[in-house]
Amino acid sequence: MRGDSAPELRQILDEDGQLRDDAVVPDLTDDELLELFRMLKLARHYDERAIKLQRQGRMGTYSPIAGQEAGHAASAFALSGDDWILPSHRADIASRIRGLGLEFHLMYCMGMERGNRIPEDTPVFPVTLPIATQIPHAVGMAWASKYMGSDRVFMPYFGDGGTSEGDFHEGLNFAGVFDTPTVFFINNNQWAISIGPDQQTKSRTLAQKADAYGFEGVRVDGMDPLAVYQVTHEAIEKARDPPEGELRPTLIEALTYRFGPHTTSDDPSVYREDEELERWEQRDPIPRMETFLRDTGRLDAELLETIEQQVADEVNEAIDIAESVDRPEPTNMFDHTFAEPTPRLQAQREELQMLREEYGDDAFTH
Ligand SMILES: Cc1ncc(C[n+]2csc(CCOP(=O)(O)OP(=O)(O)O)c2C)c(N)n1
Repeated sequence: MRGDSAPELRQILDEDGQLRDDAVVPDLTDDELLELFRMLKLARHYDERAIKLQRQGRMGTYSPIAGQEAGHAASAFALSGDDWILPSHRADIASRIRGLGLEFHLMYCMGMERGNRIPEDTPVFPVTLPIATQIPHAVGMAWASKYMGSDRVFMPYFGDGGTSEGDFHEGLNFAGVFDTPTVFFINNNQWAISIGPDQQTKSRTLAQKADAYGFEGVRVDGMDPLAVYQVTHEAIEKARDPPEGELRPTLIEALTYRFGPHTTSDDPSVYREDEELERWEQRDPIPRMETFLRDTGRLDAELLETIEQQVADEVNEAIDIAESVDRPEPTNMFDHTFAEPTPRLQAQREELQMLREEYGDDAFTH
């Protein structure tokens, strides 16, 4: 029967930040728990600043992350060593946790290719804007890596919309067949721009789609940082060293919500209800984690202030670095499309030049 195999929702903290009955706190030191909290705060603060930069015309389109911090940060926090992530357009905090400074994401949003030129020793794949193409890439990389005898794990991030793409099914199929060390991380934020869950799938959950490929699917409260960390940690362990008779890959569905618009060019009031947003705001991962840390004596007002200052300093520094780099010539975008420009591209290039001369470059940034 449809939905019989739907996995239960894993949780450790309830909506008020209290440990659920029988829940076990992940095996992390106090410092690690505080560092995870700092990353959640960094993601939220970065998000607020990035939206302002876009509104001030200092940056191009940006994809907000508020509400989804735990899905990105706590999962990346569970990786180690040379494990790779393959981010979507919304996974800047996961990249930061794998060692990529926030200035790279800012440069990318400012239109600089340089922002997507990842330093060699950083295990982060360039941001992929086409939906779900990073999924077969992750499987191919994981397969090659396993073949070469490495124990690295590869984790592509994508949204619920990504599960409707052919690349998702092709990638998961081969992950099962070749038993690759891949952890597929879906941030199910309920919306693929204006397409809601009912139009995306008729499965009861996204996690159960793993059944079709022969490996485990897990469903987790994506706004519970401790639960996200724990399920990702277990999936990574299994990818490195699966128990007898089990396959390495896992499909994780993190149930979450993006509080803001899809991007700074979107207006969600057109397609979703305020009441829905208010319901999800009750599950905000940041106050939940803060309550847990305060109640267990790991955090006080003074330490919170220090963390907030560190976070603000880091974002300011990233903005200063990104803004100190010269912006590219707008006509560059025409130069690298084809070896020989087509007549239509040539005409577009000339039109842009004419508009720039008439109105000035500032007219394009607001
Ligand atoms: C192959 C492809 N088709 C369409 C688009 C346009 N597009 C950009 S983001 C998006 C929705 C993505 O939704 P989801 O996968 O759920 O991720 P989210 O942005 O919600 O995190 C669409 C349709 C695209 N980038 N790539």
